Amino acid sequence: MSGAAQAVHPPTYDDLPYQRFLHDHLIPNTPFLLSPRATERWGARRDWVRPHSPQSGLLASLGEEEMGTLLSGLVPRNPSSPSNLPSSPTNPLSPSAPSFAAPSPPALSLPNFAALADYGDQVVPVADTAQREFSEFARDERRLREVLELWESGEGRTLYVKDWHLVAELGGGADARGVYEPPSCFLDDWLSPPFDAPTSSSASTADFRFVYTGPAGTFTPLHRDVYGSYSWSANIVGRKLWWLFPPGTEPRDKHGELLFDVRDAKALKVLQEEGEVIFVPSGWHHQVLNLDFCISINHNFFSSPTLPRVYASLRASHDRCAASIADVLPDIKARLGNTMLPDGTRAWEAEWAEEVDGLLARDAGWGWEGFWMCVRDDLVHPPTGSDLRPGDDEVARFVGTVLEQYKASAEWRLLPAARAVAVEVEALLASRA
Ligand SMILES: O=C(O)CCC(=O)C(=O)O
Ligand SMILES: [Fe+2]
Repeated sequence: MSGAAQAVHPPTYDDLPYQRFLHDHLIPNTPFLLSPRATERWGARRDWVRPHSPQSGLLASLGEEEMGTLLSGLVPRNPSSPSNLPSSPTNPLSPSAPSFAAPSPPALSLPNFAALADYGDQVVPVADTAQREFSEFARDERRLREVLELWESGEGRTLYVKDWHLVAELGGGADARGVYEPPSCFLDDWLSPPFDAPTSSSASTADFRFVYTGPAGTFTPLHRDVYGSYSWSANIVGRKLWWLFPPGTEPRDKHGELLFDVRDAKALKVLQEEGEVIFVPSGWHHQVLNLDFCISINHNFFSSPTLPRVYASLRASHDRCAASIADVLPDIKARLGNTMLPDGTRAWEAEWAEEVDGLLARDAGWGWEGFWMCVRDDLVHPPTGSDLRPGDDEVARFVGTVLEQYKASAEWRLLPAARAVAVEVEALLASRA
């Protein structure tokens, strides 16, 4: 990792007004934490937690020695002001810098399996963190009850319930809101459509609101989040250790492949305490280790300031899709020759663009039409009130940037259905100017 500024501990806020969130973190794309005050009123923090008792067996934290090794090189937090901006530009990776000294307190609590058993019938994805499969772990799906029973009998210590769509399973209504409500600065979410969206026709209909739970030692390997999205993640029970890498600094092997496990690499390491919420910026690679038995809630999301990054991520996926089917291009050209379409485009170009866009939609979950539908729907029905999103001028600037890029691309010309939606977006911007 390079640069002293990146090695300063992210600030922790008791309270983060939206404008400060927008200008100090969302737009600069930098991490921060919210203190446990952000989650203290959540039903999950009340119901899923058992008070601390002597730990044993499966529910123990990692051992003291292992913890000591893991926590070495942890960047110190600024202890004098909880709602601070980093005041010291020290680089903890340089030999003269102070190393982390204060040992972390023991886990504050244990999971309340009886409360989770209310959801025992739900089928959840389960990763086995002892079985690597390419860049992920082997996964299957089981009823949550089955996994809880294993844990209660001291088994299943490598099993990690990941990407459990609890809120979607609960239908997103009052029951879901009783479990938790996202901190207000994260409500301008263009990724997961609201459950009560009036006319959501967005192609991004997948849900990106998750619960993660697993014993100490289970972990998520190095990755960055889908579509160039941000994530926020709240610890309901237990503590997590995060390895964070600003874009371009993630460790790779000599073939350029991402490392799977970076716990020995130099990184911005952050110990996230119980109750805290961490914000992971767009495009930052991260690895996450559960130091205790953990339950966490996390959402991927993006909003207008992220659109240029989301656009770039979709463009990169598009180019990968095109490269993967490049062998069919000569056949299309040979079959359609010099045929022209009534609108003056070459038939082979139009067919090729449709092929690639179709593959993109299947592969990435949305193509260009879906992208523009998402933008249009969120302009027409903003997910939040005007105090919790950028001003209309700022939104228009972010959208305008990607619109200009798209209009300069071949797809603008070659994909009429996507163009029709992008034109609607252009008209919306013009009507507001
Ligand atoms: O908590 C974990 O294991 C992974 C969380 C994560 O990758 C995220 O919140 O983006
Ligand atoms: Fe992630």
